[in-house]
Amino acid sequence: MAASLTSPLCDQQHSNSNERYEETLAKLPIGKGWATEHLVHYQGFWLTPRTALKGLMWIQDHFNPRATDIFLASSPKTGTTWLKALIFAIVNRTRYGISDHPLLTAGPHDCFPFLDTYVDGNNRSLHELDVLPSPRLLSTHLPLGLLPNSMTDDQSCRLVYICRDPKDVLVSKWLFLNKLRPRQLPPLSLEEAFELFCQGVSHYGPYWNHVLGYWKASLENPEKILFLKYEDLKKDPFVVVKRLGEFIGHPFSLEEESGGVVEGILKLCSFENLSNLEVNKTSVLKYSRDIRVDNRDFFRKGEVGDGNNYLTEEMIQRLNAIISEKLLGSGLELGN
Ligand code: PAP
Repeated sequence: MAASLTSPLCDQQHSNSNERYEETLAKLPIGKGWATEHLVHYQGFWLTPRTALKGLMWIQDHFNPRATDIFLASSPKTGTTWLKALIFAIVNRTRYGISDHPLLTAGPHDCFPFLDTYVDGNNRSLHELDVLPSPRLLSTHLPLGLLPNSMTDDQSCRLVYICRDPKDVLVSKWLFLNKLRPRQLPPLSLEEAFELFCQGVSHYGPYWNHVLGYWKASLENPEKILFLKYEDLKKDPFVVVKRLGEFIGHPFSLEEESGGVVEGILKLCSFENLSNLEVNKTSVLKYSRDIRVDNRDFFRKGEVGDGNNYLTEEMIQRLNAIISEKLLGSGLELGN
């Protein structure tokens, strides 16, 4: 039963969610983790036990969306950071000038909260989201099928999804998560990461099922779900950002277009600009009680096709074949 976010969650509600979490966790199959020792298999997806599974229980039990919410959903390493910056800049473009913009002094993840980590007792509380002004910008890595019905059924709130070539996702994820891997665990080799990825055993994986869930829903409900590809954003950012503005209810006027507002946003949110800002070079993001990430690790290369520089020809062929088979008949193509 969802609790109202206007009153603090009572101890009973806390302990109900904690009990549900503990009981569920005890029954789940485990697989090898990338940045944690294990992942757990919950309703078809591989999740980190302490962060993703627990966050999911909290969202399912206590989160109430608003009709004005704008959600960004993504599988990790598909372009979340970039899209967070872009959506934040689009929505707030009349509030801030380019010289005093919050994105100059705060990381994209600080400007656009990650819903999945608002577990009470996790150094933060779902109530922090309650005081955010509308429209709230909230991100999730959860697959569509695990989101509460209140989020998916509401026709008013908007959801933007981004996906990316699985080879680039795999390599980006492997490099990133090895940095978060505890020192007592040996580093995960690329060969191991590749095998796990191909078996679907990776954070929020199988990757193709994550993508397919949102893809199919976007075809059924294009007014509510906008499905984007990282590669399209790289290739034609002007067109995609204009489309994004329209979709989230903040369309660019002709004056704005001719006045260079779209270009200004693209420049502000470009990899070159964001990755060179002091805040993104030096500050640390507190993901949860246990996980801290250096903001600079969200900015590596930001290129299309870099996965091919790490994977062997055989790996590329094998992953391409898996993806083609999994996406067969869906009308969706990923990578090459
Ligand atoms: P997350 O899931 O941890 O939030 P996410 O932002 O989805 O990560 O993905 C990170 C990738 O986006 C990195 O790709 P790479 O490892 O292949 O380089 C990162 O470099 C890239 N990225 C971050 N910011 C931008 C940006 N402004 N423009 C283009 N790519 C970006």
